[in-house]
Amino acid sequence: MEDEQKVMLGDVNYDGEITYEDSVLILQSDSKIITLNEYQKSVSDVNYDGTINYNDAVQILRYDAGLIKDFNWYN
Ligand SMILES: [Ca+2]
Ligand SMILES: [Ca+2]
Repeated sequence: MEDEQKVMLGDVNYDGEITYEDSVLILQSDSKIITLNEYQKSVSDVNYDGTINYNDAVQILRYDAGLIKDFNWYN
């Protein structure tokens, strides 16, 4: 991973886009199916509540659906 890589909140699989695929990774982590690496953890808490769980995945889905423009608000 490049140090210069831009950190994009919600882009868990760092492909440059925030999509349902990112929410899937969060859900898999929440279900203990996968473990997120440190970078992924740093961009996964999109509702800033200190934990990474399905609520963050829901926010990413809302973003992907165009319902919200950014993550700077709570639920
Ligand atoms: Ca992504
Ligand atoms: Ca969270």
